Amino acid sequence: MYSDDKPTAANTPANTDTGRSIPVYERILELFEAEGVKAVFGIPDPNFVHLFVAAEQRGWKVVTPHHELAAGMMAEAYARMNGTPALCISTLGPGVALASGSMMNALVENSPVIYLGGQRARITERRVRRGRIQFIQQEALFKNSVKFSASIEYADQTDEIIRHALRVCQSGTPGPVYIEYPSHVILQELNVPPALPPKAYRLVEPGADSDQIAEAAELIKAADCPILLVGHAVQCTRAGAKVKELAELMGCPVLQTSGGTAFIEGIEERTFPYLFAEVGDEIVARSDVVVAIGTEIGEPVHYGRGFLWAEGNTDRKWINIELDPEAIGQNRPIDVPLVGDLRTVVPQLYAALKNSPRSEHPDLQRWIAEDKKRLADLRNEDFSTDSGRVHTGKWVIETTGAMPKNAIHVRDGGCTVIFTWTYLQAKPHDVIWNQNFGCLGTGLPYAVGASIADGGKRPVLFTTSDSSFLYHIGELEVVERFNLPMVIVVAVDNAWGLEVGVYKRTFGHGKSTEPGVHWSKNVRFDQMAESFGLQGMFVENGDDIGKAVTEAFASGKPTVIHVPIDPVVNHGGNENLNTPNYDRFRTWYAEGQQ
Ligand SMILES: Cc1ncc(C[n+]2csc(CCOP(=O)(O)OP(=O)(O)O)c2C)c(N)n1
Ligand SMILES: [Mg+2]
Repeated sequence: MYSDDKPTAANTPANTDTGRSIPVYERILELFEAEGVKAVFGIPDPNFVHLFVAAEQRGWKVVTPHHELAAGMMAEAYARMNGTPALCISTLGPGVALASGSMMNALVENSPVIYLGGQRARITERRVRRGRIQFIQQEALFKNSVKFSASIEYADQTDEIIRHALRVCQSGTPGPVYIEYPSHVILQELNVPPALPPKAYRLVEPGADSDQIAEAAELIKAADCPILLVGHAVQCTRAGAKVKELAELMGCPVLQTSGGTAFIEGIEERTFPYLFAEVGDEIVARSDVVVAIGTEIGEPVHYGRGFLWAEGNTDRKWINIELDPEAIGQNRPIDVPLVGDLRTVVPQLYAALKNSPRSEHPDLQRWIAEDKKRLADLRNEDFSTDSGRVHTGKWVIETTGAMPKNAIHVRDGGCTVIFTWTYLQAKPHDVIWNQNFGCLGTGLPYAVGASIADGGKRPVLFTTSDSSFLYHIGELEVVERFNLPMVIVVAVDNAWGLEVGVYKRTFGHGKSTEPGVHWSKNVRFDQMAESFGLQGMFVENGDDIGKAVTEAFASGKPTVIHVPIDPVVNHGGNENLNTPNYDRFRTWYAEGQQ
């Protein structure tokens, strides 16, 4: 006979009697709590009602949206704002099917979301039958969308599987995990000790090799113009304060990747967007050492090789702070790889440089002044339109100009997002949008998930295009249910504007009927908001938008502001000239040229 483990219910580990008994669903919650997770997103069913009751009793935020896809997106935003993994559950069959789009999202956005998918008891799955209700063999369908997939076949696997999920989703490049949770295990009891701390079962925030830290420090000391290139992971690991200390010690400017557009508190002034501010061009050209932190060095920064990087000091040295060893050198050669968690590596580098602080770069104040002037000049542009409707640039300036300083900024849309890269007037410390996957409809679920993670304390400004907003409009009910401090400003051109522009650019202006991309002129987002119990506002005059945003925040009521914008301007104008920096945006799609 073989001596395989016996799959009995209450014996983890087999020979320990801890004197306590805990059901599988509650053990799952305990294991997540050890990682600082205290929210669950999803629509419950018989597999999950016990888990939901226990979660509520344990003080979790239990958030039920109106679509499983939205649940996954909310969980993703929760992970970004909490600096931890997140938990998304979904009912067997259709629920998991609808959530699956968000798995791909999380995979491309590098977000550690753990999906718990309900399933029929395994006996049902293994029978040779057809016509089973709410059933599909799930795991194989999702395997390629996640970093790890598994099934809790036996109750006593709960710890090993959940811990491996927590291990994998946070190792290397973070990403999603799928765990099947069949109904035959959920009520079984486990005899297990309290959850272990993360350090006991996974590598927590590993540091980099000390020789390589010393080598990086020498490069920085010898540099003329070192810079920090800061990506999205700095925000997601909540490590801004550490990067701030390093930037100040190095006296250097900070460039944001397009995925990492949150400003670190305290160094907002010296931070410039790559590609969308002229001083950024000069800084790239002048840089002779780049410290890349928490960025994939992806297409939007031209892999650190093409476009702006091809100017000036092209033999600049690269130091890469990166958790995933496999990422090193993939997109461009790296001089000093610092493989480790940026939460540990940035302080290591700081310590190595502490006794040789650099004086501020002689051009830093000029760059700051020039960028301030760029933003002021934008405010003074001529925003008149033929239709009299609001210019998209004006919409961005007014809306973001009224953003409270501590607001979380969520973005969604096509053309309006492109306008935002250039016209943004605020320096938000948290920005949530879907940069890598480019998925429309993420905005409202992201705004909800981010606000839930924040405990509803900070104001949330959600700027969105109209088609994007409509994807998950039902989630306004969640905003109302939790009374989230959110102001939503919708730019309404009654069209999938960016695709209208594509027709025009492809066929010429007026040369195509532009099928499929224009929609009803009768939709009123402010009235929809009112029907959800929220405050609705309708603002036609560009000069009134800022005041409306301020009033909406002051009212304490979640608000949707409907702003009709000029479709011609939004789509790119008659000569395709209006979309700011459109040619620069198109350089992202290099199709093998980089
Ligand atoms: C889920 C998804 N579907 C389709 C697209 C392609 N797409 C990019 S922008 C865009 C139009 C967006 O329209 P809207 O949200 O109204 O923004 P506008 O361009 O009008 O400001 C489309 C269809 C996408 N990125 N994601
Ligand atoms: Mg639109």
